[in-house]
Amino acid sequence: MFTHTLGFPRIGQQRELKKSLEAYWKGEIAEADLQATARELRERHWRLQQQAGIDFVAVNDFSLYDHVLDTSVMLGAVPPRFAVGSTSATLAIYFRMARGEAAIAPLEMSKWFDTNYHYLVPEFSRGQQFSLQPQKLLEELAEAEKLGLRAKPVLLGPVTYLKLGKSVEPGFDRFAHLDAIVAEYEKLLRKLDGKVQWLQLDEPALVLDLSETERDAYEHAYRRLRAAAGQTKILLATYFEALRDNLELAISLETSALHIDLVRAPGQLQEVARRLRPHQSLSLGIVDGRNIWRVDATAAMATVQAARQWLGSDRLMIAPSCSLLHVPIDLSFETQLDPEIRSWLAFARQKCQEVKFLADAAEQKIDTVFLAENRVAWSSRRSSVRVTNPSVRQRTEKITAAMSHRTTPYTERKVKQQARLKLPLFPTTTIGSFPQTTEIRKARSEFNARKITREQYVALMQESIRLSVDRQHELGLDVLVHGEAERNDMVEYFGQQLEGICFTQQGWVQSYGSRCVKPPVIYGDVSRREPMTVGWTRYAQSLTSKPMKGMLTGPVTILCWSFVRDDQPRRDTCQQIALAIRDEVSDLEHAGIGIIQVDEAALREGLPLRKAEWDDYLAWAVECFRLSTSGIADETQLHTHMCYSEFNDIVPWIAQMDADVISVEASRSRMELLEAFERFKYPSDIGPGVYDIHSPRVPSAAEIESLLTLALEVIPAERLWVNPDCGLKTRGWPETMASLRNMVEVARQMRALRA
Ligand code: THG
Ligand code: ZN
Repeated sequence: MFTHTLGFPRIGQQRELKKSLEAYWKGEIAEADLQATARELRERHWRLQQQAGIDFVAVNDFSLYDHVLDTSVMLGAVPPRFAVGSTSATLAIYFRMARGEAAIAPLEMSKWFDTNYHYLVPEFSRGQQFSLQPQKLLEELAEAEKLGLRAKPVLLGPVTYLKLGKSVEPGFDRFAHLDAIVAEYEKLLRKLDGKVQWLQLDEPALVLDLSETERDAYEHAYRRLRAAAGQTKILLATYFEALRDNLELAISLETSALHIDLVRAPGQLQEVARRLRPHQSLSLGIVDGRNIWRVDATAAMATVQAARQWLGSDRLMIAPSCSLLHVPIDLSFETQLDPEIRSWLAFARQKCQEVKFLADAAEQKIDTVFLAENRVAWSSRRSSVRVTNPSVRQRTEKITAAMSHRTTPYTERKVKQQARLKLPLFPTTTIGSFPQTTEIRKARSEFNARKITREQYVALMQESIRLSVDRQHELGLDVLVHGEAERNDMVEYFGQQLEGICFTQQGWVQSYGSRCVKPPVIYGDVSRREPMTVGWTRYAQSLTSKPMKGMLTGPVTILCWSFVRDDQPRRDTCQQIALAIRDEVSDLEHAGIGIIQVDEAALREGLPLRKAEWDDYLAWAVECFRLSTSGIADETQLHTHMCYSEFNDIVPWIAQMDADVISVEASRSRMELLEAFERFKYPSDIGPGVYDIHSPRVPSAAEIESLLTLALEVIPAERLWVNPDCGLKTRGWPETMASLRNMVEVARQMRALRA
């Protein structure tokens, strides 16, 4: 039995990689400096794992930006539009693919399975050539060996790689490239033969619903790879779900070992053990790589023991359930956490120690101190008054169906709302946030460091609100927002104020490239201590006679972007959050706010990986949104916002959310998504984003007008709103003003034409 990891966070405890990358992009440091930071981080992280007792560390899990992008580069799959200019500048091309350049659009980003990590989508076209570029992997392998480590290179497997990509030519099936891609993997495997004992091929697509083509692709690809591997043993890694109907396929690939996720899918162990071929080993993914809870050592020991009885200890490996990329690095830096709650947690480093403990325990080498501590922590978590809040329990028991229904239909509400709000045709608004300037960030960090008083902080935030309201007046927007200067992040902000949720000091997790988030930790029953946004919103409303939108994050999004408790179903936690948001909605309404927006940016990414489970999830997710929003009067207008454009399969559910207005991302797809809204007869108002806020480019009035003209082909004029794609917090003021000026101008012209 040996221990291993599937991957480790790369951003660094102090976010060294983020800082180095951003300095490099600004031209402040040289490529050599960036590479030195990267090397230091790799070495530090390997040592950390080794010292924690990991036998085989993952190599090539490190990435300067994204491991799917690395795979594209390794295969020489660089779309022609990026390979302009000096081709020797490899790093320049790499970052051009990740971030784009003036006239070159970057690769699309997409969610990595059901995580909050984004990968860069590989692009495939006819006649594309591939050519192996193994330098990164070989260099990192040499680095690890020089440090005397036992190294297990990690690669994204060819079938998952293809599945995660997209064809950029209509009618082209990207699986036509399977042979060409597998040929490059074969070259690499031949190079590694004799150099490494184990090679990990990640194939998380094996937990998804697969087509016949995809299943055939697996059989075909792995027959060839097995032959090319020589003496190297292939570990086939699956995670995030159970293999289910793909189990027989996964085993038939005849790799030397299979890794399964026993945290998400503990029930699959016995079946997998029973079906495994005699020459195959099993890697038990038993320590949660997606969440921050300490392992339940007693339960995990029993699982390992069962596996040992079925397979024998020579055929077992112990590991986290998936790459540790999704958790922060080291709990020992969290000095401000409540000590009791802290005792329930484990970050990447502690998880490695847990893996080691479990492997030792299976060989009767039980670390009794570790086990005793673990048991104390778990018994405290099970019985703690911090976890269970009787008043929250009583309240959820009393939830009635009526609480999630607005009694009057949208058409009647619309008349009452219009009488109150008196909005023009094509009302203009923004999604909520305005630029987070250096002054705003400075004020927040000084307040957190107690360098300025609460009064000073409030005054600075009010100044930002006043500035944003003035600018919105100047632009002539119809529905204003306060700008969210006081919020670091739309989820963390609420997490910091709700009971039952705590937040870390340094618990950073990579979201994409150099961008990180600090997910709140939901550890107990959730309730609201006091109003969270009312003061800021009321102040903003006092500065204008126009309607001011109250801005809230919805319960599903707070749930999806937090570390959630694993001791009750997610829907129960979501319901508790929904009640807290419901109270905030009500307080905003009583403060005279006539429009309330409850964002559900993450509703879609919460979808289960298997389609068979979608309806169950959507039913409770939509119900929770409605529970949080249905307490309002007909005259109060309910908005929601979603940050993506793939609506095809979920529009009927979105309609059931029963919002009066929804704003969605639409500019990048040239309003194509609206067809789905038309096809499913989406009933209420829609604001399809008229420009992409992810780039500083200022859209021309003509461009905006052409998008709105497209929108009018499917949305009746009296239901069309005019707004950007998403919030503006990552933008600067100059481009924000210029873009919004054009947007408002177009809305005015279109109104004039219809007057
Ligand atoms: N909040 C959370 N999760 C998210 C988003 C979010 N997931 C999806 C999407 N939005 C990811 N997008 C971003 C965009 C910007 C940043 C992070 C994720 C970002 N982070 C700061 C950074 O890394 O510099 C850190 C935040 C801070 O300064 O407090 O800019 O909006 N939860
Ligand atoms: Zn958005």
